[in-house]
Amino acid sequence: MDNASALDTMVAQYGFSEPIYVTRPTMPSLEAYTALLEGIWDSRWLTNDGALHTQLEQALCAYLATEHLSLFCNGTIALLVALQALGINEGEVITTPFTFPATPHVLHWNRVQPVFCDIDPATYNLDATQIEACITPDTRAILGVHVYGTPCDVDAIDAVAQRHGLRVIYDAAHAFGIRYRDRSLADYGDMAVLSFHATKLFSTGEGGALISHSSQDRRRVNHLKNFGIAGEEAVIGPGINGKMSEFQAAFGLLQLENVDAEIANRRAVAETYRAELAGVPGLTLPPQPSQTQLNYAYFPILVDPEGYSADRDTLHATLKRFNVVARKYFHLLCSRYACYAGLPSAEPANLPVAERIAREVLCLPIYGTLSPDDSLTIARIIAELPERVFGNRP
Ligand code: T4K
Repeated sequence: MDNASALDTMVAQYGFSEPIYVTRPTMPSLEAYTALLEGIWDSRWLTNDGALHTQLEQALCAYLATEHLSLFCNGTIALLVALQALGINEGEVITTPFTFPATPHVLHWNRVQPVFCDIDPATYNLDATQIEACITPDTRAILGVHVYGTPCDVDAIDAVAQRHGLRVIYDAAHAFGIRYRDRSLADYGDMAVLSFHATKLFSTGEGGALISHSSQDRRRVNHLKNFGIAGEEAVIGPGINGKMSEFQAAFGLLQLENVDAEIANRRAVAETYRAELAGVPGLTLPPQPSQTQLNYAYFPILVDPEGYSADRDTLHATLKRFNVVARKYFHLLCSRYACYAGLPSAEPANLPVAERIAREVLCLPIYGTLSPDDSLTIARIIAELPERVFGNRP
C-alpha cells in the first residue's frame, strides 16, 4: 500500500467527524450564570470594583493562597502594568524568545528593549546559567515565563537578580493553580501575571490577574489599572484602563467552582497520552518538574524527525487530516518577528536550544471535556503513523 492509501485507511479508522481543537473552555451552567446576571441587572453595577469583582478577587486569593491579587481585563495589560508599577520603562529586560508575542510586546510598549536569552532544553524556560552573560549597564529586570506551567529556575533567577540589583517579573499566564514547593507558582518574583483568556485552564473569556507582595504595591497597581485615578480629584500617574467587568467576574466565580474537576479531567488526558506515547521513538513527552503540582494546561511533545520518521510540520499537517487541530506553540520564536529580528540578541545562532524546540514542538489537544476515548484515539494516531504511514516513505 502506498503512503496516500495507508493514510486514507487510517483516517477512515480513526478520523473525527468534528474538529478536535488544542483546547476548549469548559462552560459553567448557563442557569447559574443567568442567576448572577440577574444580580447585575438589579444592581445596575457593571464594572469599576463591583461586588462580583470583589468576590472573585477574594475567592482567587483564597484558592491561590496569595494575599495581594488585582484582577485585570487580560493578562497582557496586567503585564504592561506590572512593568509600569515597578518603574521599568527604559533600558533592557532579559527575557525568553520561546513565548507568546505578548511577553516581548509589553516590553516594547514600555519603551524597553527585549534581550533574548536562550532556554533550558529540559524545561523550555529561560536558561538561568546564561542570564548573567546578557546583563549590561542598561539591564533593569528579568522577565521569565513559566512556559506550559513548568516552573522557571526561580532560585537561580532570584540569585542573579539579587547580585545585579534587578527586578524579577514572571509571566505566569500558563500557571494558574500550579503549586511549586507548596506555594503558588504565581507567588514568585516581584510581580507575576496570570491570564484568564478563553484558552486558559481558568477563564473569564478575557481576563487576567497581577500578583504583588505588599498592600502598597497592590494599591499602586490598582491605581495604574484605573487611569492612575487615586481619588475624585487625584490622578497619581499615567495609568491605563485594565479593569475587569462584572460579567467577566461572574463567569470567573462559576469557573472557580469547577477548576479542581477541570484539572483532574485534564490530568486523565495527560496520563492517557503519556501511557500511549511513552515508547514511541523520536517523541519527547512534556517535562515533569519535581516538587510541582501541575495544572495540565498544555501537553507539548517534541518531534525528532530522525527518530519519529517525520518532522513536526508533517505530523501537524497529517493530524489535520484526522480533524485533530494541534498547535505549534511557540513557533515562530519571538526573536524571529520582524520587529525584533534585528536585535543582536535575536540572532538565531545565539538561541540554538530555543530554535530547536520551536522547530520540534507540538501541543496536543488537552481540556477537561476531551473524552478518554478521544484522547486515546489521538494518541494511537500519533503512535501508529510512523509505522503505518511515515515509515513507508521511499
Ligand atoms: N503570556 C503568555 C505566555 C501567553 O500564552 C499569553 C496568552 C499571554 C501572555 C497573554 O495573555 P492574554 O492577554 O491573552 O490574557 C491563544 C490565546 O489568545 C492567548 O491568550 C494565549 N496566550 C495563547 C497561548 O493562545 P491563539 O491565537 O492560539 O488562540 P485561538 O483563537 O487560535 O484559539 C486556540 C483554540 O482555542 C481554538 O482553535 C479553539 C479554542 N477556542 C478559542 C477561543 C478564543 C475556543 O474553544 N473558544 C474560544 O473562545 O492564542
